[in-house]
Amino acid sequence: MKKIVFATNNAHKLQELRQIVGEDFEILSLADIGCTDDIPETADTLDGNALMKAQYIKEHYGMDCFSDDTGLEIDALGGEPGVYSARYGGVAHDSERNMDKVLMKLQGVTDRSARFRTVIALIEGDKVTKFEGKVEGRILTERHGDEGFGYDPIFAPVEADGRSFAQMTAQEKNAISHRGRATAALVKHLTRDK
Ligand code: ITT
Repeated sequence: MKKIVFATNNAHKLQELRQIVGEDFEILSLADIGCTDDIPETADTLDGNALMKAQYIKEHYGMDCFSDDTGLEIDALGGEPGVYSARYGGVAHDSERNMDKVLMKLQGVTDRSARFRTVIALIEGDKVTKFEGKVEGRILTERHGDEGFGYDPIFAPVEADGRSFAQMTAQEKNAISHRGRATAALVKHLTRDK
């Protein structure tokens, strides 16, 4: 079975990816290849960060790999938090603070439209391919649900019935999500010769 590294330190993303990909190929984690590095992601676009993370693994470990950079883009906040989604509340990867800041900034704001956007950068040999996925939705006024991760409790996709991503099963989220869509394109590409 084809093996490929997913360059992420986010365990939730890794779990989602493995569920979406299924049995088509084996996803290796950074732990699986013995990488405990703090991979830099200092670009100011999702595309730039996705490529930076994948290139780091290719350069240091010599393996084919892909990475995902995801942002929540809120229209009333001019596209914030966007590329800064992981550390919007001031502390990296603190989802509670991130959600608190979004809810505070949107207090009394009626336009609550937003989207999640994922860019996946794949490096096979010396070839780079990018895949994108997005889902439109709105920011709720308070948290709902305990599933998922990150901003899921305050994001309700327009294609669903008003529930937040955190009120859906993993299968329901993956079927319409930014990462589900970008990953479907990645899988199609990786299984093209099958
Ligand atoms: P890696 O860079 O190691 O992959 P990360 O957590 O830093 O992990 P991103 O920069 O791509 O990942 O994501 C930024 C933040 O956006 C992330 O920390 C979450 O808070 C949020 N996020 C990403 N995907 C999400 C999803 O499917 N649902 C809800 N929030 C999500």
